[in-house]
Amino acid sequence: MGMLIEQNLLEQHNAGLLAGLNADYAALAGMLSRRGVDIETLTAHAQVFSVALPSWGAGTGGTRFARFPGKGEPRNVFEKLDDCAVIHQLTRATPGVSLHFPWDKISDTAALRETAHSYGLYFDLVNSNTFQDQAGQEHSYKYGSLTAVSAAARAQAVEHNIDCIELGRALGSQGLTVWIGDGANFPGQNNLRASLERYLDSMRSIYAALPADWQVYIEHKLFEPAFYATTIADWGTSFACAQQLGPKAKCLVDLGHHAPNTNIEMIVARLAQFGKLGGFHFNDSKYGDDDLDSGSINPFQLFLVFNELADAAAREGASFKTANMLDQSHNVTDPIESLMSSAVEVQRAYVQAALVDRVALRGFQESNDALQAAQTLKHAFRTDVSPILAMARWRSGGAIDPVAAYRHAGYRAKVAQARPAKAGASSSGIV
Ligand code: PSV
Ligand code: MN
Repeated sequence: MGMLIEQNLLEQHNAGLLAGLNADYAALAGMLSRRGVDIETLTAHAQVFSVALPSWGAGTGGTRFARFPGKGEPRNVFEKLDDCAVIHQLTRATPGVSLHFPWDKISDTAALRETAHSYGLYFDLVNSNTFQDQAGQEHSYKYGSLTAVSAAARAQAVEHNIDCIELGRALGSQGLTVWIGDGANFPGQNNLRASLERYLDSMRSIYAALPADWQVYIEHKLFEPAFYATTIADWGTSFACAQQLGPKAKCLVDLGHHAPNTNIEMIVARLAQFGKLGGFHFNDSKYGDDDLDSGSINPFQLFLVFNELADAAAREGASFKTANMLDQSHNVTDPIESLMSSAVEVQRAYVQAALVDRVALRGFQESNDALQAAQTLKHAFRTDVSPILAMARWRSGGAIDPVAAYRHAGYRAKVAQARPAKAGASSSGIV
């Protein structure tokens, strides 16, 4: 086992904050009870929330221009797991880790699985990568992967995805996310219809290799690296492909993969309605696929997404589930701090959505009272549920204030000693 934060440091941190938390919690409990809401139900709800961590998010990200590595970055997948374990230790909300191959490829999957289990972590969806060429690879993806005109490049990309399924299976994962950068930079470069036909053809081979209890998640993205026409650019294309492929194919919504001002919560509602909402990559953005920390720019949008998820769960019951992950790039912060804060922001939206008075909302909708309907949502969104989140963490053995506890423990300085920078380390950074 690696370097979890010492229990006594965590307890010291919590001890200093507990009286204040109890007072804030009691005040909020009183306020909520006047609204007919039982705080304990919400706290229990917060305790069952989880969002998976992207292994690649543990390293400092970069932009097209530069990457400024931080001290003590993880240099391999085991060190990424160590960092993920600390994030889960403090937040108690991130037991899943989503790996990305070949960035995280290792030969000893049993050792990796054992390390994860020793930390109480499991492997969530695995991600394939055919948006880059890898050393020694026979066919280039410069002109596409699953959609390439070259049958050999397509076959190689399909093979890689099938390898990912096998690796994922050995690690106990149950799903594969496929995002491709394929598309065109010039009008006329690709035959738009033929590219999608080739995509479907490739995906059928990947779909056929899915184990019985697996799903494949199609991730759309408007643009980048293809700046004129991306093959899987939008939820319409992803939905159509998922329909064509069959019941094990679902759509994955990365919040940053839409044009500015797109109504993402409506996409969520549509996909849920037609049984094709598979999961999320949570992050935030201002302009494009900025991969900023979840909830840092537009927390109301995040809340509205969770409001749709709560609506879907209320309609469909326990069978309604989505695979939720963070997918962010941390350029100017310590990645562990960003991932912890982001997990808490996503959890906040989840709890706020549970606070929406759905009976009142339906009443306002049915009487066409637009103002009160909007106020009903705002009322939940404006409620500061921080004491609920902190109490949920504390009761689950985590930190009342994860970032403060992390800093108090001096984790980054300690791992910086143990992890001198290594050339060619797989610290990631491409998102
Ligand atoms: C693409 O921008 C993306 O969102 C996909 O999920 C990739 O797998 C990920 O970023 C990491 O590069
Ligand atoms: Mn993504």
